[in-house]
Amino acid sequence: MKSYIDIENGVVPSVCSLDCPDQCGLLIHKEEGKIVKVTGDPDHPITKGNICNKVRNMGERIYDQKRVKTPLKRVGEKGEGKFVPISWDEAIDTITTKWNNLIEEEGPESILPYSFYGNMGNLSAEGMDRRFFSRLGSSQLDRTICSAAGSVGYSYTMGGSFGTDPEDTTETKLFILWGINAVSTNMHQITIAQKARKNGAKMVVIDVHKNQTGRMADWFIPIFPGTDGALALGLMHILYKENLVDRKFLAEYTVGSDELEKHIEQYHPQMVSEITGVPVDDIYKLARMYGTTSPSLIRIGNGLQHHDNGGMITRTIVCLPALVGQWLVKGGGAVKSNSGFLEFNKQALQRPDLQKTKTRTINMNQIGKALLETKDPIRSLFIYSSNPAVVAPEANKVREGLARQDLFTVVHDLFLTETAMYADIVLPATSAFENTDFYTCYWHNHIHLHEPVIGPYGESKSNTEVFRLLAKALGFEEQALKDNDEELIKQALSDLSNPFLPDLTYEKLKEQRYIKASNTNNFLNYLNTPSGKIELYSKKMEQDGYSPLPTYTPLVEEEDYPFLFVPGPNHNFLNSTFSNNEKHIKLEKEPKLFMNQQDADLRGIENGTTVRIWNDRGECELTVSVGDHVLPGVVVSQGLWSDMPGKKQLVNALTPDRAADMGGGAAFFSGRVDVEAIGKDSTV
Ligand SMILES: Nc1nc2c(c(=O)[nH]1)N[C@H]1C(S)=C(S)[C@@H](COP(=O)(O)OP(=O)(O)OC[C@H]3O[C@@H](n4cnc5c(=O)[nH]c(N)nc54)[C@H](O)[C@@H]3O)O[C@H]1N2
Ligand SMILES: Nc1nc2c(c(=O)[nH]1)N[C@H]1C(S)=C(S)[C@@H](COP(=O)(O)OP(=O)(O)OC[C@H]3O[C@@H](n4cnc5c(=O)[nH]c(N)nc54)[C@H](O)[C@@H]3O)O[C@H]1N2
Ligand code: SF4
Ligand SMILES: [Mo]
Repeated sequence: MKSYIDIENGVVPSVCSLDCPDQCGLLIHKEEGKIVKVTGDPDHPITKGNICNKVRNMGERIYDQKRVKTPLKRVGEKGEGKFVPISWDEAIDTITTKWNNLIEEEGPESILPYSFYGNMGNLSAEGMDRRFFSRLGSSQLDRTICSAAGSVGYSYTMGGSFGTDPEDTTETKLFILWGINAVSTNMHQITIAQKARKNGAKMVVIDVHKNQTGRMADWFIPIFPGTDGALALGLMHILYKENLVDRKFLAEYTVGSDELEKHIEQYHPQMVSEITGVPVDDIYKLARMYGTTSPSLIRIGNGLQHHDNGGMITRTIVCLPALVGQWLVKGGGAVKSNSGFLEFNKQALQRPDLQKTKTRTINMNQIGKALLETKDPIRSLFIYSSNPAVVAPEANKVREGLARQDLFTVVHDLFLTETAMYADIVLPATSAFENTDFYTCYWHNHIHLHEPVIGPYGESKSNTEVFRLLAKALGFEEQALKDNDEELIKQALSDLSNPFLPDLTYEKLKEQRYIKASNTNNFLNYLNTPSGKIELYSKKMEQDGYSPLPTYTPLVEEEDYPFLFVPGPNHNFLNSTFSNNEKHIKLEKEPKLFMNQQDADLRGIENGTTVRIWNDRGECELTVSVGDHVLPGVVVSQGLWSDMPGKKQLVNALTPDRAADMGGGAAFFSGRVDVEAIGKDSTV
């Protein structure tokens, strides 16, 4: 069969590679060998031909003149952006010569990989790179920046990343979107909910910001940041008190219900109201609604997981469906991440056995701090599929670290990102459309094979190819570092012990393109908690130093700045991806700071005022939007914006790099700031 690359004119299948729960099926329309249009694949079982505006415009990103076409070598100062093209041979030789010296003088742990999921393909994101850095014996990276805290918290209760099949939620009667801006970040869950609403379903949104999603809710519940655990405990209090719990389900499928019932006595709605800012009557109303509506789905978002207490909040909220027995109801339960259903053979793909000695592990949320550490310093960074100069917390520390003269930095990306500006060597990366890979969705339970639809842009190379080249140049002989992409996929799908993926083979996947995990509604029978049941009381948590029962823990008390600052993502960028595209910037207009009218009045700030936002970590300048979008004492921004001349819009200059309560997770949304007016911008 002709490869899709060779099809000059026609429509070929693809899948979205971005870090987004929807993982849409795509159709790539080609003319004269080039992509002219990207549309949704109507045959995809859940995304059904609808895709977001971002990816409809993906062709522009693929052929953007700003794409890096050849390897580059820095000739100016770090951060200045002066590079000259070099050959791949020179690039690989420069990197490996430097690394060989470092290994000899300071040991391989002086080298650190830094990556995230700029491309969700499993080979690209966590395949050959893992093999390579294990074999190299470099320091390891703990990839905690997204949902680490919540994943650990969720697992204490549920034993892993297993939840409701979103395809079953068409009949759901109550959607609670909790800390998720789903209109922007999970559009197909909204499509399903909108259909269900026509049949009488209700949509409740619990958020610190009345954004796109809050505005479309039947009921928007504003809450103070980081207090959701208390709200969940208040709901439990009422559910038990008013006997709205499913005692049969609790007895059969959970441990600790009796302990929990006693424990939640203390979370009286009055107290919960004081903590959360949610009126007592509303707490009762929500508890009764939740206790009497079926099926009900809680969609748990990342907003909760970017707080100091994000692990405990998630652990607590996900106890709720068990209290009302919703896990046995089709379309009932909760979804945070369903990645457990598509767990493949990670050992076979990543080959951790190639690592001969144990090395240190660095939490990616503390990359700035790590780069400024003078004892056993990091001397070389290899950054791929991520843009830490913009996305990592304590951005000023990150940039100070990246600017170190004695740090040898390689960046592999499609663009000269803010991070790449600090590189010694830049390597051009292929886009996902140019690669072979396989994708496992963390929302809708489908696995997709991807075959390249166009050839590599310029001289760009895929992640797997770059690591094969580096391994060869370093003289690593292991076959595992030579395997091609097809072999990597076959290995990842070999000896699967996952009960939800029976009989999956590469051949089947190639034939069918996407395959759904089966029997997922039966996951209560496979719970991987120590007791094999849903753990309302967790001995494991106690052993790990947490309260064994769901408990409200407040945010870390920071310096005495008046506002909690919640800088989330926006609609038209994907983290910092697309923030360098004119069309997307135009749609977003400018970075704003949402502020309550009361707070604005006190400070003489009006709509459109440019403000300075600052704390001990740094400052930035945004334009204020005044209203009732947020509660007093809270300010919210949206979007991880690119550097622009004369603008200070790096929100992560303000965010803390301390680890959340679980999993070393990020605490982007738990920092405090002050705000003052510096001028009026008439464009708003
Ligand atoms: N368009 C678009 N889509 C994306 C992304 C993007 O950048 N743009 N990023 C992708 C990635 S990597 C991820 S992880 C997801 C993230 O997408 P989501 O899961 O939606 O997470 P966030 O947008 O970070 O935050 C969600 C909501 O939580 C609210 N929030 C913050 N703190 C609290 C709190 O304490 N309590 C409550 N109840 N709400 C709170 C915020 O106001 C926000 O509305 O989206 C993915 N999809
Ligand atoms: N203030 C604040 N900060 C945040 C967040 C927030 O809500 N608020 N969200 C956090 C979250 S949830 C996440 S997940 C992180 C995301 O942070 P990142 O993972 O850094 O995501 P992006 O900014 O999208 O950068 C991905 C980069 O990978 C590149 N890329 C794409 N495909 C490939 C490929 O195949 N190979 C190579 N080598 N490169 C490729 C892209 O061009 C892009 O530059 O940001 C975090 N930072
Ligand atoms: S970013 Fe999300 S919604 Fe947009 S096409 Fe990709 S998977 Fe679909
Ligand atoms: Mo994320």
